[in-house]
Amino acid sequence: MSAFHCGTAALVGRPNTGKSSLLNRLLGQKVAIVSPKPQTTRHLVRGILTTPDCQVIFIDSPGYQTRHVNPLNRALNRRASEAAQDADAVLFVVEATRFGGADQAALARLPKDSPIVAVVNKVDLVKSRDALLQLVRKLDDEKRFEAIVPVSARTGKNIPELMRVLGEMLPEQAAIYPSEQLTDQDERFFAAEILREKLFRLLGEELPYRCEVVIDSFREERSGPRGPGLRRIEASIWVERESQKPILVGKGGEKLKRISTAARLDMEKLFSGKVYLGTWVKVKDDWSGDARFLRQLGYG
Ligand SMILES: Nc1nc2c(ncn2[C@@H]2O[C@H](COP(=O)(O)OP(=O)(O)OP(=O)(O)O)[C@@H](O)[C@H]2O)c(=O)[nH]1
Ligand SMILES: [Mg+2]
Repeated sequence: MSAFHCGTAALVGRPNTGKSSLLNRLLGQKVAIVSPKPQTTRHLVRGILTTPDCQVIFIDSPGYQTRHVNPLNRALNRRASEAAQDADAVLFVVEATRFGGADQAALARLPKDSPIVAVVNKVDLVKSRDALLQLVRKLDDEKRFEAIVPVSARTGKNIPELMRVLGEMLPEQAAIYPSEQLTDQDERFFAAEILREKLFRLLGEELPYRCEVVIDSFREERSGPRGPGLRRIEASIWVERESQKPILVGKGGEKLKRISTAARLDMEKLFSGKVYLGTWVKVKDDWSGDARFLRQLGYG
C-alpha cells in the first residue's frame, strides 16, 4: 500500500483566473465566493479534501494585482504571498486563453523554493489545441513548475489528474482533520463572505469595491420541538460615501432586499437551517484607504 500524503496547497494567481471556482470544484461543494468581477476574494478561504490517498488543505487567496494600489490592495497582495509562503505546494492558476504580464508579476512573487504546479484553467474556452499547446510551452519556458495541468473548473475536466499530481507533492503524513470535515472556518466567516458575493454579483462595476461586510452578531437559537434552530445574523455593509448608500439600497429598499434575500438563501443552503438576516448600510469615509479601519477589519 502506498503512503498517505497530507499538507497545504495554496491557490494563487492574478485576479479572475478561477481560483475560487477551482476550490469549489475540487471540494465538490461551494465554500469560496465567485463572481465575474476581478478581486472578488479578500480573505484566505480554507477547504479540506480527503481522498483514500491524501488530505489536502486548500487555501484560496486574493488575486495578486498591480493596478489601483491602495492600502486594501496591498493588504490583499500580502495575504496572497503569505498563503504561498506557508503552503507545502502552490497551485499557480492561469487562464487557458492567456498568460501575460499580470500572470508573470504574480509568478514572480512566489517563494523561490516552493513546489509549484501551473494549473491552466478554463480549457473549456479554448478553441484551438495549438493555442493551448503554445501557452503550455510558454509556461514550460518559465522553468518553475513541477507539472503543468490543464483543467476546467466549470466542467470538471482533468480535476482527478490535478489531485493525483498534487497528492504526491505533499509530505507523507497522516491526516490532520477528520475525513468528513470541509473547512475549519466558522459560519460567521462564511455568512460575511456570502453577503459580499451578492454585492459583487448584484451591484454595478464599481460599487462592490467600495463595500465591506461586517457581521455584528451571529446567534444560533436552540432547536426546539418546532424544528431546528434559527440563525439570527445582523450584518453591516460599509460603503465609502454617503452618495453610495442610496444606490446600494435602491428605490424603496428594493436592491438591498434582493441582495439580502439572495444571501439568506445561500446561507440556509450552506448551514442547512433557517436564517434571519438583518442588513444595515453604513458609511465610513474612504475605508479602503484607512489603515486603522482596515486593521479593525482584520486586514493586518
Ligand atoms: N468558462 C469558464 N469560466 C470559469 C472557469 N472557472 C472560473 N470561471 C469563471 O471565471 C470568473 C472568475 O472566477 P473566480 O473563481 O471568482 O476567480 P478568482 O481567481 O477566484 O478571482 P479573484 O478572487 O477575483 O482573484 C467567474 O465568472 C467564473 O465563473 C472555467 O473553468 N471555465
Ligand atoms: Mg477568488
